[in-house]
Amino acid sequence: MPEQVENSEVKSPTYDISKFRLKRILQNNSVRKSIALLGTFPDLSETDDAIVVFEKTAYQESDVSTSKELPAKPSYFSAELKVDTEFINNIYGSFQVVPSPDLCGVKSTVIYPATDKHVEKYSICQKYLIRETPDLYESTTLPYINLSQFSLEWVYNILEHKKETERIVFEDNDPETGFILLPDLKWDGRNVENLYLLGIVHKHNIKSLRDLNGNHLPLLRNMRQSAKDAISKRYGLNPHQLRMYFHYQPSFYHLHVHINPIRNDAPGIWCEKSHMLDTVISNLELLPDFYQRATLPFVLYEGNKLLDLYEEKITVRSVAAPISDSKELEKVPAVESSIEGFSDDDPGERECKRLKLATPEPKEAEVPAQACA
Ligand code: G7M
Repeated sequence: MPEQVENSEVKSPTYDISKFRLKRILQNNSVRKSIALLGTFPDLSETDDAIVVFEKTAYQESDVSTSKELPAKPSYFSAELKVDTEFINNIYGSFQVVPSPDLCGVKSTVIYPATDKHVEKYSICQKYLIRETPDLYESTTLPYINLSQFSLEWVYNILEHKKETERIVFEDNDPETGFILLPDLKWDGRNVENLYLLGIVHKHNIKSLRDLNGNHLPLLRNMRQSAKDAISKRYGLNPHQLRMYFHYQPSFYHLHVHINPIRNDAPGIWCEKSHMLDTVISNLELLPDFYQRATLPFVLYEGNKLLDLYEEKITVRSVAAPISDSKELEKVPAVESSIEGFSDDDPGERECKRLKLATPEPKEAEVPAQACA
């Protein structure tokens, strides 16, 4: 196990990112400009796995300021800019430029020690859409999440003010309708353009959307209003420009809402994963037990044991070959290309993985595989 340090709050492992040793690349996402790596910190342990994710940070408008009046913030347009000219052809120029080191920050996330489930989540894989009826939830999903879910310790650390306390943007500590609003792990906190906050409810035992009913309306309405007020006060953002939503399935089964600006394509906003808070409130106003009665779609990815459990009940991975291509229907492996990227999240765009298809033509095909989570 990793070395632990004592601080005023809770023990956390210490590691030096520069001493990371790479075992393999789990995912390289050229659109998000992020890379997820599996390896170790040999100084701490040869056997405990670590995941390191690097993501190039988005531009801030001040990065390109040319104003002399602005307070001294680093800008691309300064004497520090190193310029290497590739070519200038007529009216077109192409250059490689290296700005001041202050503008070259890379957001890094480390998970250490990482479990197999984390490795699964950050790896590239095939995805399948499941239509989860209330019966399938009770018989298959619920027993699985009760047995094998990610630890919620980081959530309780936040709710109990043991970690990330200084990052809290707003708190309402009512045990029934209260919540904590703070930056998501994925947000670098620099750039309001790609602001990403989480609202984590104080009330325990609401695992996900599935558990919500009409009694939770005061909680949901309070989160919607108070979070919008707090965000416009702190960040000056128009409440009508915010997207508030739940993931289904979430990675962490303690209710939390994701909040980001609608003009920013945050990871994990895709329709197969996200449920707008406004829609959830409206559904519960119409039908207080909506989420106990609804069939809810969600995505499962190759390598997740829940997929194997579903495969025992319903056909997920197999698909019938087109009738025109075969005399009789035969079962061939399914090919699916859903769009999603990192965790919880993510437009994992077009990373390719070769899979063999049992279809007659073509015998082999390149299938776009997507990042998990
Ligand atoms: O998919 P799900 O709805 O469960 O998303 C959970 C969210 O929690 C993701 O957007 C993560 O980036 C975020 N998150 C995960 N961890 C472990 C932390 C953490 O330790 N602190 C904060 N602030 N956010 C986290």
